[in-house]
Amino acid sequence: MMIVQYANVVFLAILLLKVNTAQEVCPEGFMKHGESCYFFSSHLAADWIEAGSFCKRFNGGDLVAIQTQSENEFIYQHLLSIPQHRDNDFWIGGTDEFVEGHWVWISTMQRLGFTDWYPGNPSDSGSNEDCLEIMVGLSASPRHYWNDEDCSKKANFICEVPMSEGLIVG
Ligand SMILES: [Ca+2]
Ligand SMILES: [Ca+2]
Ligand SMILES: [Ca+2]
Repeated sequence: MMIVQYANVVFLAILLLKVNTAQEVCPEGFMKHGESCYFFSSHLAADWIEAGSFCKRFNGGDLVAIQTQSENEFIYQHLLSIPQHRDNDFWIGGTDEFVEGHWVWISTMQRLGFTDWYPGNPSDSGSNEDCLEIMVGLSASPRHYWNDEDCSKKANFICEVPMSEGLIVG
């Protein structure tokens, strides 16, 4: 009986170790924040749909959904810390393609809660701005903000992948 219990404890310990190891790993080249891993493209410009397809190559991955001030701040700080990312535009996972003016995160289809729109946006300029981008610039004021943009524009992009599932497939 004692041996069986001991074996169970060892089995549980190994299981926990495996779970912990899996949760702590982000795919190579990704940044960790909270429970997610983030990829920032720097030389891989894509339209909004192509960018989402790239992110989906990672289990549970999609264009980033920025749900909190803390997540927003993490992303801006990272973008500002890398010279080639400054004065650049990055697709993120918001869209009002389904219903004009009704902004959702594509990964969850939930309405945007936290937002950081540039004054006067979303503007839906030319009745053709249904995808969400982050703009970062040292000279701009504010230095960073969200803007709705034409989904066919080629831009860099940011993926978010849950940490425990952050392994590449296919
Ligand atoms: Ca998120
Ligand atoms: Ca729109
Ligand atoms: Ca706009």
